[in-house]
Amino acid sequence: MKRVLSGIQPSGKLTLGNYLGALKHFVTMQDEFESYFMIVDLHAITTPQDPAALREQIESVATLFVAAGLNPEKSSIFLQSHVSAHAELGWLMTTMSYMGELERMTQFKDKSAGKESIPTGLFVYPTLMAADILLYNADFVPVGDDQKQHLELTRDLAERFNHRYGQTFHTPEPLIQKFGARIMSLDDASTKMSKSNPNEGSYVAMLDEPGKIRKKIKRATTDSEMRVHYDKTNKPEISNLMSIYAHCAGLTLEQIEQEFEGKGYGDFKKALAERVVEVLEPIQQRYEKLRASGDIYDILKLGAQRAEETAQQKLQEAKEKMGFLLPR
Ligand code: AQP
Repeated sequence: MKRVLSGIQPSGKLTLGNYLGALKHFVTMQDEFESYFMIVDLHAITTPQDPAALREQIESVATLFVAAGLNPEKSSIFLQSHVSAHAELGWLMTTMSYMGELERMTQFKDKSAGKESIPTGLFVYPTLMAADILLYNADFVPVGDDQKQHLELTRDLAERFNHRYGQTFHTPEPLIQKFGARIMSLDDASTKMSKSNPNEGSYVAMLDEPGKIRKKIKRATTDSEMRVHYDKTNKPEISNLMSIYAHCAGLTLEQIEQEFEGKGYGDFKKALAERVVEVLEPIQQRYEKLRASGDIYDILKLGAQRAEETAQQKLQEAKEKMGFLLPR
């Protein structure tokens, strides 16, 4: 059975972008692949986090994984920090990388732009991500197109390692949704919807209550043409909202254009808000129940045990090839 692996950072409240671009696909994939889905808490600290907030976010994201449909009997659901092989192989991968290739990463450029002091963790983030993937011999890594460059680096590092030390790592393929993989901000269609955006109005959080979702969508930026028509270049804002509609309702863009022909943005936004609520409300209900039960701790324990088994084996193999003396 082919193996799939992916993760989400607990660096804020999960957004509709995280759901439509990642989590929703994880859920369908678990039926087809041997699945590892993790909460990448070690990645979250590449930007400063308040400890109490981080703890809450980790538990919340883990609970949302299950509430959204990940099944602990089908998928290994775990915290990255519970499997120490990630940090260890992360260091080994850092030593395999070059400054130049890390400096070229768009996400690093975006996240460090305008900062006076740039955290080193932000810079070496892709080498830890490479370790995350390579530890499991993952065949596929479902990510949004914003992560594609990191995947390419992972492949380069794996090939470099294999070339230097002999065949050890499997080179993974990215799985990127062809259309609409990237959900953009509600207030600015030139930046992606992001959970760490300080402007709450820029995203719909998966746990936003219906009233809040309606308000945020009502306030979303649009153009002055008042025609529901998909044109990413000239009408990026409405195109983004249409893309969200298409994903939530399971409709094509043409069907949406037909549905709203002759109608204005007000009607469209109202309908869109209902579609989003329809998708998120059942997840929120499951979330409340699971959170109250405390069962997530057992789920994470089981996931970490399964992940640990696979990850340790690969780590030991890599260390041995590099010349480390393994304990006897
Ligand atoms: N706007 C988005 N549209 C589609 N997919 C998205 N993803 C994130 N934002 C969108 C996908 O979600 C997964 C998890 O991402 P992550 O948490 O590891 O980091 P990220 O890509 O940096 O996500 P955020 O929400 O923007 O987090 P912050 O603000 O902390 O940086 C990935 O598969 C990503 O593609």
